[in-house]
Amino acid sequence: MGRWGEYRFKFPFCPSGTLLPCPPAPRPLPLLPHYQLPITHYPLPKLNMLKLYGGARSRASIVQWYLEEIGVPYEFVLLDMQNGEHRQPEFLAINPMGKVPAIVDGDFKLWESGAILLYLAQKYGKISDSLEKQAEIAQWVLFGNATLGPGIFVEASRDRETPRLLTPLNEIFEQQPFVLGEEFSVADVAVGSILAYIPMMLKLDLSAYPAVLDYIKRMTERPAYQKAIGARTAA
Ligand SMILES: N[C@@H](CCC(=O)N[C@@H](CS)C(=O)NCC(=O)O)C(=O)O
Repeated sequence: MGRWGEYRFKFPFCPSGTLLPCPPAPRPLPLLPHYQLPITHYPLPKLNMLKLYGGARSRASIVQWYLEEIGVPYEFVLLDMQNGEHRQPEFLAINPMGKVPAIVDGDFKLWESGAILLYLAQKYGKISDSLEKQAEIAQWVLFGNATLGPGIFVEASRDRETPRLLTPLNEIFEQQPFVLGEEFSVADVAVGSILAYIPMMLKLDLSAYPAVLDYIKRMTERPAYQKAIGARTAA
């Protein structure tokens, strides 16, 4: 083995394998085991990254939409729900109810999509200091989860609840572009995700609620929505 050959053998990080010092390696690198990559290309440890647990088509995408909106890095932990991974002890230690979404943020575990949305909004400063404003946001997040969702998706109540809920929502969206007024907020994720599920999952005629239809279009065109839910819908 010649002089450089020995050197390469001792320093296998040199991607070109010809001259030392190594020229900067282009990104992305060829598929190599991580221990053969130069240190600058080692995968970053994800130890402290917020983990979002969800299924392939689950309410975890609501939380994912919001994480994309606020630009918080996260790792999506995809559970194989078909095979009951959400009912295994590892996940039950995070959510004893065995339901997704759930998050682990450092040592902190949290489940229920609405609670997670509110936690993220509080943590990343997307909620005003005013108690009344905070309560108003909680009102809309709870409304999305506890009133709008069941009202429309529970078949037994759908015929009665759809006009009762969509008529006032239509009036609100005739006046303003977002749930709370002129600015997008976590309340739009909670309410908008449920409204956007209607054309996706039900064959309801929403033509009597044109402002709601416009609102759904505005929400589903947002890049963060597209990234979290849109791509999945198209799949
Ligand atoms: N209200 C809860 C609902 C959670 C829920 O029912 N999640 C479904 C997936 S979308 C689930 O985990 N189902 C699994 C099961 O019930 O076994 C939330 O919004 O987080």
